[in-house]
Formats: sequence, structure tokens, C-alpha cells
Amino acid sequence: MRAIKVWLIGLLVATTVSAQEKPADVPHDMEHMQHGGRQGGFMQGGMHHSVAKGVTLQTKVDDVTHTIILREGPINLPANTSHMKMPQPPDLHWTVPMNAWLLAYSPKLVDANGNEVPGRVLHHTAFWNENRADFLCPNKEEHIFGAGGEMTNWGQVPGYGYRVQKDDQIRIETMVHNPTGTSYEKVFLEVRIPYQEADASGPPARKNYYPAWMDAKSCGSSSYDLPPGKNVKEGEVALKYSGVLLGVGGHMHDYGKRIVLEDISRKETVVALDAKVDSQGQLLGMPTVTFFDKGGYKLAAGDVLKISATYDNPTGKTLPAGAMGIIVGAFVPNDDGQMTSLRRKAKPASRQTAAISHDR
Ligand SMILES: [Cu+2]
Repeated sequence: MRAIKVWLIGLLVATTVSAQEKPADVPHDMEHMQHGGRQGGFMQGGMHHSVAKGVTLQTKVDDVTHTIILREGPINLPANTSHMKMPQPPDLHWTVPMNAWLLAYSPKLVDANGNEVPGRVLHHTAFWNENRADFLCPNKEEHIFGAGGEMTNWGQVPGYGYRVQKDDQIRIETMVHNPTGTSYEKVFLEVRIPYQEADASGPPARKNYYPAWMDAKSCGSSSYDLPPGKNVKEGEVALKYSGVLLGVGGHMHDYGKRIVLEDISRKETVVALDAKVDSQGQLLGMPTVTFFDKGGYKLAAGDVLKISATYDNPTGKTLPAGAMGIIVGAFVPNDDGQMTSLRRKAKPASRQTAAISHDR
């Protein structure tokens, strides 16, 4: 059986230098613009980023290839600009057009001409299903997909999928930066999502998996300040459901070293992932581990999971919101029926946030 596959997308492309569009002078975490903080958000919560103007979401459903294509942009990325100084896209919303399983996620960055832009300029993107609570951290929305500079590409898990219902509201939270010496203009983040319709006759129904985000910040906001030198951040989360992990990957930022997941109730190390970095410490990728062949890694309700993220910051200064430590996995509960209680109404306030263009 093919396992969850994660790999690096090659990156090499130079584009033209341009001036950054003048940003709107609005703090990014204002309640009406940004509710990430209120939701215990992934990244921008509490930070004061200005908002990039004119960034919208275009959605397309190709029902021949059964692929959803989401395009967020255009975004201008002047060279050598930190995420704190860079105007950030507002939260955008995608309304799921059908009952379906989402099967995989392939992110890529392209310019207006379709040329690939280095994944490094993506600080991260996160997709949240506002109509469901996260099963590990119900204070948060269900975190269904994320990508960082390593541009992980999540392949399909045969027989499994993430079930969405028509009109589910998916909130897309994206943060960009540009640590390179090259400016990029009119950049689009494109995410391709193969799907299987649930209503149509055709392939047999999929089993449901649920995204498991196991965070060194426990159930708080994922970002934290990274002090100089060696740093270990530890978090714990208690599992309420018995089931199996199909596989895991990781999300860290530059200067990441290692992230470890333990089941401290059983005194077992589930997995230890070593970050792949270049000679400067820039993150190139995170490995993944699959448990398919053993029928999944068994976890029991009541188990306490511990996440330890190790960084080594050589810059001599604290990097504000510079770090995250997340083990990302696919979890299959023994009793899928238990997970229906996580469904809820999307909060209406969250849909006043951004200009959305649907060109389906
Ligand atoms: Cu991150």
C-alpha cells in the first residue's frame, strides 16, 4: 500500500524585481480582519502585521480530473523582508461546493506567468474547517492542511480521505516573507486538492481520517519567540479517542533541529523527526514516518502525548514568532461515530473578513 508521502518540490526560478504595493495600514490582528488569535490561531494571532491589498481566493473545480484548485494572490514579495515587515494576506474563505472526501494537498507558489517561486517565501499557510472543532484541541477549528517553506506535498492515503460537507467554510490563513535576495511580484499560492464525491455512484466510500496537529504549544497559538542558542519547547495533549495514526510528518521553521512525539502514558517514543536544514540552518524539509505496514500506530483514549521541539538559533538574537513545533498526522478513530459531535456551526463573524472571488 502506498503510504502518506511527503517530498520537497524543487525550486529554482528567478523573476523580476518590483516595488511592493503599498499596504493598507491596518493591524492584522484586528477582530474583524483576523480572528486567528481569538480562535487560538495558528500563526498571526496577536501579531501586528499590515494587510496586503488585493489578495483574493479563486476557486476552480475540475470535475473531469476530480481536482479542486485554490489560488490565493496576487502577493508581492520584496527581497530580504521578514514576516513582521511584510504585508500579509487577510484570512480568506473557501465554501466547499459538494459532499466529498478531500484526498491530498499539493501546494506550490507561482508567479503571474506560471513560473515556480521558491517555497522558502511561504512562512506557512493553514487551512481550517470552521464547521468542525479539532479533535485534539476543541478550542480550535479543525486544522485540515498546512504547509511551510518546506512545501510539503501530501499524497493520497489509499482507501482514506478527509470528509467535508457542502457549504463547509474553510478558512485559509497565510503568512509570507522573503529571506532571499530576489524580489518576487504577483505571486500566487496554488493548492491542488484531488477529491472523491460522496453523493455520486462510483468508487466505494472512503474511510475517514482526521488531521492530528500535535503541537509543542499544546492547544495554544502555535508560534513562539525563538531565543538565541539551543531551545527546547515541550507541550502535552490528552487524547480522548482510541484509534490509530496512519503516519506523521512535521512542521518546524528555520534553525529547527528535531521534533519528538512521545506517548507518556505508555512511556513510548512514537516518532522522532530530524529537520533537514542547509548550512545556514534554513529549513529544507521534515521527514515523514508511516505506520501503515503495522496497521497503524495504536493510541488509546486517555493517553497523554508529549511533543518536544528542539531548535538551535545561531543569530544571537530572539526571533519574534520565529518558531513552531508541530507533528502532523492522520488519525483514524476506532469509532468514527464519536467524531460527529465535533461538527458545529461556523461563527458568522468570521465570514466578514475578506474579499473573496469565486470563479467556479
Ligand atoms: Cu509555521
